[in-house]
Amino acid sequence: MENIAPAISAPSGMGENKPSNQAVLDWVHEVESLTKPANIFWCDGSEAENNFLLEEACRQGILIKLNPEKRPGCYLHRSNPNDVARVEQFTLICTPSKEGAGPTNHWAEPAETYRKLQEMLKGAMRDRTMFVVPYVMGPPDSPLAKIGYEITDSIYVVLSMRIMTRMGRQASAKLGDDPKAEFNRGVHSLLDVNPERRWICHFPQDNTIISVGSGYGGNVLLSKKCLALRIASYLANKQGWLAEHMLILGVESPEGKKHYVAAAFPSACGKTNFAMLIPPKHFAGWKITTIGDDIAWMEIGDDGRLYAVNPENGYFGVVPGTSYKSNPNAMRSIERDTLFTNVALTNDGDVWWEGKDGAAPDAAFDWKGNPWTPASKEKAAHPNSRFATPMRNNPVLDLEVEDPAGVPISAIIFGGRRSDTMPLVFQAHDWNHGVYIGATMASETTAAATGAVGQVRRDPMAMLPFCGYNIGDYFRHWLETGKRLTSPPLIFHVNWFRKDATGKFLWPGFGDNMRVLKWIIDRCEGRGGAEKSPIGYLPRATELDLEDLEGISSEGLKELLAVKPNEWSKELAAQKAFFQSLQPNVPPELLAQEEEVERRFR
Ligand code: OXD
Ligand code: MN
Repeated sequence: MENIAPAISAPSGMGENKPSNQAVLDWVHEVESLTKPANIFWCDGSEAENNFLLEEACRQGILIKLNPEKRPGCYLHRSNPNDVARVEQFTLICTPSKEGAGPTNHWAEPAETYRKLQEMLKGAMRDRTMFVVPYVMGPPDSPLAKIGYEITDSIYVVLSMRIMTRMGRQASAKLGDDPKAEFNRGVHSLLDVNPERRWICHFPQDNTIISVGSGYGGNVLLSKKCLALRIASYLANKQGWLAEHMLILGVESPEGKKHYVAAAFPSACGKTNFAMLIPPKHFAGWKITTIGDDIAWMEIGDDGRLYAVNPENGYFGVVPGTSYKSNPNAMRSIERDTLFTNVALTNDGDVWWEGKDGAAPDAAFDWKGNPWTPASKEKAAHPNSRFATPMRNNPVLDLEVEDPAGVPISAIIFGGRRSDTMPLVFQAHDWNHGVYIGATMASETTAAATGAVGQVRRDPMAMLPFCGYNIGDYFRHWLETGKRLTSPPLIFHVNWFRKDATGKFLWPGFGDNMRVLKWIIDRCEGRGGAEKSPIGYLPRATELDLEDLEGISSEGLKELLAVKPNEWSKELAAQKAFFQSLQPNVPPELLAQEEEVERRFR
């Protein structure tokens, strides 16, 4: 078998950051005995180490260095074409009982799964280097911060983890010497990148993740979906906090009044764009700042409010469609020090993707490395091509991003990609109604996971692929959290994606989403008007600030805000069927909410 990750030999003094914690050393030794690597590289997260590994990755053809004049510090990685997205069907939650994983997860018996994985990992790192990557998730002094170690045979993973997490010496220092101190054990091996031997396995009760057979970010950057969502949601349920698939943004008025908002949209539905939004001209003086673009860890503060931190240190965003028009702050973020995966390479050593500003290049290499021209049938960039960029590149990074206490959340927004049914925005009557709205939320599937694209599926709180335990218990945990919040955030639902009869989007989205956000903030301040509808409070057209908004007729606006009984009778039937598919796990409070909505439509 071809060795796709040949061992590297580090100069002396490098790769020697061995931690002192005996529990880490024992576990690494165990994995070494099983996988039989040629050598071990103990990462320290330093600049020198990063430079060495970047050079090594280029030498091995794992990365292509981009033109430093055009994209300083940037590299392109091409993944195996069979390995371009998360694989939900091969993602397992291995709790002791099937019930623990619940009806929405693929479950496997832990002992048996460990055995199968051990079989696959036997000698898997022969002639490869085993990297040991220590990292911290969350502002290091936050009570929510978590330490993880990822063992991997992929340099690309190491380089990406350095962008996406607080990686290196500080993690081992924070863990200290206590062999009982808690840390996440993550083992990753590319094996032979074979879809038939690809498994992303979680053992929440052991704080352990084992991922084999993939090199795609969402499957292998174990800090992200695996630890910060699946394992963290399990821990959060036990420990009384929330781990959510949410962006966190700050919104400051011209008078200097600031709110923070968290929003759960499914993968590739615009979280990064919303988190970095630039308000339209009419909103001069309003500022949006980013705390996080994908994951929020939240706990209740002494004042009874919900406080959020971003566990990550970088952004792993979808590239196609990103432009100076749609998201100037993301474009500025990826001008330097960025790892691109599966975008096109231009002849002058820059990158290109569908939806980038300006004309397509006359010729380029597509994401597979094949010659490409605008006449080619294939896309130049894969629809799920990605950037990994440090959050500090973001020109609108919020100053409180390192605050160990987190930022207070005024509003929670749920949202999906829906061509019909869902109005532009509505507000829940109260916390339990909001939990119901989140629990029944749905969205059209995207290229972020393998499988059909564009099909409406229920994706509760955007956590369907990421909840590490029984979804019924997860709903219950949300309901219990509401009881403990004396000043809960208000809850909203948005839909930027409603279409007219000709299939055209009704709402311009992007910066103009500020208009919806402004109404949400007004509601938080007890100001904005609304009318009661069977599904919640909706703004009247006059209650949204639409000044200077072009290209939207009063008919279009009516359609955007419409709650159509014929669409809602289908929607309620689908919501009911979804809850039925989860039974007997659905909390009675949510079934009562369902009945209430039905009653309000009668
Ligand atoms: C992501 C995802 O990569 O949700 O953030 O798939
Ligand atoms: Mn995500």
